[in-house]
Amino acid sequence: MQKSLVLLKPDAVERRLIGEVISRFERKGLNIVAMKMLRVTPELSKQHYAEHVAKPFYPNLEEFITSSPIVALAVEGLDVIRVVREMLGATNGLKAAPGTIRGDYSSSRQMNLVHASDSEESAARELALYFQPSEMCEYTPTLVGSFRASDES
Ligand code: 3AN
Repeated sequence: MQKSLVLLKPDAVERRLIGEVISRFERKGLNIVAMKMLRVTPELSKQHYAEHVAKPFYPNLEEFITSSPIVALAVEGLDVIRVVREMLGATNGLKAAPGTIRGDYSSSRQMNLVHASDSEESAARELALYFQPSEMCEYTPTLVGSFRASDES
């Protein structure tokens, strides 16, 4: 089982799309194993976007991600890092395919509603930024047998 960090960014909160987006992950059969609402500080933004801090667009990115609360989720499932990235669609909402979350709800590169980890390394790093290990509520849903066969692992 893999875990991925998902952030519902300030635009998702402002636009009242929290429930809409979370319900997509639930309907897919993924396990939400941690969730919290928080305000991203400039310090956390710099840690989260470490690969972008030196880029010219970073100041706008920090201003945006700190502008309103966000919701952070830890989502668990088979191959969940790839699955969630594909559910999000391309970074730019204008280019994201219809049927993806960004393709259906975003018309922007910056206000693209959702972040998700893009590799096992970034998932481990990002999950540790937002959650303590003790905050993970791992469980086996009673309906697991309706979501996949016992030999799919
Ligand atoms: P993703 O969230 O799809 O992994 P990243 O990590 O490449 O996308 O980018 C994170 C955020 O940085 C994007 N949501 C966008 O706001 C901003 N960003 C990325 N590339 C650019 C760019 N070339 N110009 C402006 N902003 C950008």
